[in-house]
Amino acid sequence: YRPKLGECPNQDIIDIFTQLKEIYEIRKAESDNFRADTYRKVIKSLREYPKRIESREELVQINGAGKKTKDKIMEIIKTGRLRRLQFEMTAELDVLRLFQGIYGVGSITSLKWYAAGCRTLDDIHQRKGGIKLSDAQELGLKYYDDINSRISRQEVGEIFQRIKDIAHGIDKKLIVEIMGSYRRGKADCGDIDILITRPTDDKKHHKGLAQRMVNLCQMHGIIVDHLSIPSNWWSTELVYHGLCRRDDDSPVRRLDFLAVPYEQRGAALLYFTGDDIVSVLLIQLHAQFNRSMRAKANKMDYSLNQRGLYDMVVRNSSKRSEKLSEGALLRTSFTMVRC
Ligand code: DCP
Ligand code: MG
Ligand code: MN
Repeated sequence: YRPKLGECPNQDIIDIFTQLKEIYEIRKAESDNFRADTYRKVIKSLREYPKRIESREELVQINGAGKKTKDKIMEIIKTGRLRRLQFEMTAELDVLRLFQGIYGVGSITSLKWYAAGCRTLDDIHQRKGGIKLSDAQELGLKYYDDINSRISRQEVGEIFQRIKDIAHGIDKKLIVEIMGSYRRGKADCGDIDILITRPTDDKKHHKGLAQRMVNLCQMHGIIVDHLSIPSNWWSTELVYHGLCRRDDDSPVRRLDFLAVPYEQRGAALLYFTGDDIVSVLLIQLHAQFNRSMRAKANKMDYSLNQRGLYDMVVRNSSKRSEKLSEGALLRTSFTMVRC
């Protein structure tokens, strides 16, 4: 198991236990079932555990984990999944996932709606149990199928081109770049992520221009509604979430604008393009690290390669990179460092 950047070493276990916790939260509301509390405790402890769990013995360090919980953790470690979750208890989770497909609905809201007696999107439409929806959630419900379908690169490219043309109609020097999964080269995208900035060498800036972009996109029928509007439009740094479409016959898509000051465009690009690019950079950093470690070893008259650290290496005095003898392998212990 390889956790993603920013995740902890046992994230796969945490994800599965979070699903179990949600199931038991539902059952807790229906009967006296306190297993959700146990899972909450175990999840917290797993989050704080600094390394990948390897053996059952270490599990004494996980707070709240009894015999059955330990069995589950070891099953996930060994097989990557939990059979019990996959085959026995998916009905309740399916409902939660269905609700969480509504934009703006997370695990807390979905649990609340379940507790209110809702089981289908129709129940949500009818506000069964007196539930309430925010404006954004209402839009999420209205465009449920559109928002939950993937977008082809072709369509993302076309929408982006239209938005870019509108931006350059406002100011030729606006820099509008497509980010997210599209920039990473994915075959299809969940939404359209656009970065906006502008150089300031002519003493001008892009304050207020993102709002003009949004207004013009709306006039042209590209943007059809807003999901969340920045608290301050008159800033070089803002986030906008909206709904857009290529043309009147096309599905409605999620659109994200991120405007940043020109000096921040590099960091913003990294952030907004996502994990995969960051891992590429880390791999490069790793290679650079390897090279400097080897150089350092050479200077100290050691030799370091993927097989070990060697002492008493005899080198050609006129050409130091040439080794006359391999030297002796030193006993060393290495600790893997997770970035
Ligand atoms: N991002 C992040 N953390 C978040 C949300 C987003 O680091 N909680 C960053 C990384 C993402 C980028 O912003 O790559 C865009 O976010 P999206 O949610 O649009 O994700 P992607 O574009 O990567 O995938 P998708 O095709 O599902 O839109
Ligand atoms: Mg995206
Ligand atoms: Mn996005």
